Amino acid sequence: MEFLDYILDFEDYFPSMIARLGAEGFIEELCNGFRLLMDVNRGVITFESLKMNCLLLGLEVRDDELLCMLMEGDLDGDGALSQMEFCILMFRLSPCLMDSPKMYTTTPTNTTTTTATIADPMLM
Ligand SMILES: [Ca+2]
Repeated sequence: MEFLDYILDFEDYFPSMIARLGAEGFIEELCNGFRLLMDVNRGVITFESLKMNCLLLGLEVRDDELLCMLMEGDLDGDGALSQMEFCILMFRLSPCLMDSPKMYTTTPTNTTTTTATIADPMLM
């Protein structure tokens, strides 16, 4: 399986994961994913740790795909992904989440509107 396909497949689960786990549980899942890929000695995802751990996961990854992901997510330019950078990257890669930031938030119980409180992307 191609690495980017794997990531994209994973993203398909984001909305249902958030619905099921809540925002905090979802972040926890992202952190688990981060720990899966990080360099345990440095506590960040490096090119080497990404490549090695993807191989361990049985993923076929091209070097340029890994570099692309690292460059995309590396906000402070140190060449590695911190946990925060990884989470931000995952959110950015998921257009569904970015387009509908309020989709899965809970609504106050005192609302008097009769409109649907959970937006359905199919209707928009
Ligand atoms: Ca960084």
